[in-house]
Amino acid sequence: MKSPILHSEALKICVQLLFVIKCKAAVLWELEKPFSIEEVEVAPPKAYEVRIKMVATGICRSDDHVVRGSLVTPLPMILGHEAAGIVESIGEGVTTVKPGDKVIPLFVPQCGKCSVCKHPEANICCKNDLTNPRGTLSDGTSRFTCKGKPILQFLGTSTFTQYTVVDEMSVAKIDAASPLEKVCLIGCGFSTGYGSAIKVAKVTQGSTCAVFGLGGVGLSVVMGCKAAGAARIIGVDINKDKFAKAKEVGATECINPQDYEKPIQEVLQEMSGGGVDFSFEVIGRIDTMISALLCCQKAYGVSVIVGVPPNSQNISINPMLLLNGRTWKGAIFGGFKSKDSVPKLVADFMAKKFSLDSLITHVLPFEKINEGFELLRSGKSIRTILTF
Ligand code: PAD
Ligand code: ZN
Ligand code: ZN
Repeated sequence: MKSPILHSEALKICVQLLFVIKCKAAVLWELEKPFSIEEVEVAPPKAYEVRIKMVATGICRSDDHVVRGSLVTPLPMILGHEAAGIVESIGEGVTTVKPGDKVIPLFVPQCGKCSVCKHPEANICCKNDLTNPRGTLSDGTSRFTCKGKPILQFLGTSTFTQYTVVDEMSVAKIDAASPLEKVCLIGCGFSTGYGSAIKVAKVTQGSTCAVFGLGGVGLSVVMGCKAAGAARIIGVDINKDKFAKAKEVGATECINPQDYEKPIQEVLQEMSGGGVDFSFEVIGRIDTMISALLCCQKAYGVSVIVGVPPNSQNISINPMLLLNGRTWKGAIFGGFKSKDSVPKLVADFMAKKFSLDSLITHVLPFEKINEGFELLRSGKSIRTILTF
């Protein structure tokens, strides 16, 4: 016979699990339109799912790429993928987090079982919703509804909402003492940039690096290059207002392509005596991806694509550019295996191995999300943090 205490405990958990939460979320109903703050219903987590109370979320250019239609996903959707929060409830079978834990949602999952997860270097787990987005959790459905309609989820996360539900493989428990309004940036921008330098390019001591694009991700690349011991870090941006901050985090020189008659790759080749060791495209444009490739040394240079290119645009290049020995790579989330690496990156932040303060230029209440996007589009912000 079941003990009455155990039975009531089980009942309490069941009641908690069946509870639908009504809360505020920013819904993108149509492309090119502002976000609309709506009351949404957030279904309870199913087995192996986790419901999270959001505390802080950053605004990343990839969110804006969706609004602009250059990153194609189905709509209506709740965007946002760079955040931190607290576990509100868990579904059956969840073992790696519990209610009350501080967590970061992971826009690249880590199932731990697929061929990519088992590969020592790769990180784009087969369960991702990036390459062919369905806008759902791994079971093919979303946990949001609004006005009777299902609202889709972005990259298995959705953080522009007071509550979200994610798969257990898409959430990492972090240090209970971490400041969520800062470490939310470890959910995307910081880790993407920093990892692109230290893990993907494997920047070497004394090397020369060129970083195209000095937004939140580009500045994090600069920080990674500096941490790896690069001797010269050349920032490239068409917005001069970004230069002071780039120098503050480690750029040794900054240049604006609009100040030169000749192509920027030639300027960089001259500045570096034949080509830089490592180059990074952190904008998301085809022309700058080619410039970044061309500016690196032709026999041993490494060029990394970080920016997300506009949908269905192709690059055509002369294969000789690679036959000579250059390496051309790309990576998502800085090549980090998400569930393993995020807690370690937070621990490194807590140990003061890097600072996130330079990346945070604005903090706004969540309801002012459209203002936050305007700051990004006008080039006035690096990262805006929305707080709940
Ligand atoms: P951002 O808009 O804050 O920064 C982009 C910077 O590029 C700005 O400072 C612009 O002034 C500058 N810029 C624009 N056009 C040019 C140009 N023609 N030449 C030189 N500079 C230019 O964006 P972000 O830092 O949030 O993101 C940068 C890119 O990285 C963007 O495409 C985003 O979608 C992508 C991204 N990728 C990943 C990933 O996992 N690979 C993750 C997060 C973001
Ligand atoms: Zn992002
Ligand atoms: Zn996997």
